[in-house]
Amino acid sequence: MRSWKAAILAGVVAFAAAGTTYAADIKIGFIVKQPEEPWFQDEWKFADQAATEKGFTLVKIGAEDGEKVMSAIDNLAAQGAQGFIVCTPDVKLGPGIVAKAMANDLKLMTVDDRLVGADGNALEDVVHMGISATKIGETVGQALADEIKKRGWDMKNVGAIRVSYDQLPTAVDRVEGAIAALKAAGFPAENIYDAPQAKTDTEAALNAATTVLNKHADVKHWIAFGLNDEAVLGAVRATESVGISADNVIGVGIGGAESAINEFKKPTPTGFFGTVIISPKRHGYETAMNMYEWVANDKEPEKLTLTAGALAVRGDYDAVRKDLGIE
Ligand code: FCA
Repeated sequence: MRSWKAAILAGVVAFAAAGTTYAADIKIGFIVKQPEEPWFQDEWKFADQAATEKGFTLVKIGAEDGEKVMSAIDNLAAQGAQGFIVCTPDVKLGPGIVAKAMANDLKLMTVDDRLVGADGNALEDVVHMGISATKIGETVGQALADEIKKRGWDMKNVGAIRVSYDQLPTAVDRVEGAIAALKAAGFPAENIYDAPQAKTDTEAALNAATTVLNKHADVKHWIAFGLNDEAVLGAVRATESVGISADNVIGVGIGGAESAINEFKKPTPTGFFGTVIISPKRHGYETAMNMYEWVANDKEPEKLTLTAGALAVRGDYDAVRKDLGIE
């Protein structure tokens, strides 16, 4: 009887040991599409905090195109990683990324940009953390409308630059949210001009916005919105380059990382009026923690988490950042 019990006990112990993955053996990848962008730098910084706290290894990889994403996944598998988080340069790579993760037996989570299938619909089975894009866009649009009114501009005489990147669903949701709020506030739809950017960076936005400004040289007041701070900064730089003064420009971005903060720190206000600050801590620290729990303790994360944002302007960004737990 005793040996029978001992045998069971030994079995249980062996089973438990097999099921335990030690933190030091855990390796998690964090792949981002634009490593030079402050938002992604912040995501990595907070993911690093999770790694330090739990004692796992975080492998950060920048992958600006599809080929780099695919080789990054193979690379992680070769290094013995158990899972990875990715913000892909192209959401249409969705099925390919899922297949590669499965073939390499890697757990997969996406951040910021949600993968889509061949039909263009989101791959809902892939664990994802993104921003509440429409709602955050609405906050942008509302802030623009409020400031137009505060400056006493007649909306009929205001042009709007919609810096767009329509191949990315979250980008569409963000700008459409802004447009919905602007229209609800009485902004004329015919004054909204599309400025499609070739890439999601400041330079591409500057080029796209310059074309719009040159086409509508008679417009006095301008507002600008887009998918992130870089898009809006590009539009603001474009207004400066064609000689429109800062007090005739209201740009409201999304992000609140260094690109926006540097702008607020300039001694003289620019046309970059505000930004909706989102949380790189949630997108970096929390995704990395969730992946760790999944690998170490088999705790599968929620399929979909959408995070909120809060408007900040020159005078209050520090307080808003503290409120959001970023610093
Ligand atoms: C997208 C944008 C980034 C950031 C992120 C939350 O990936 O390209 O700038 O806004 O969503």
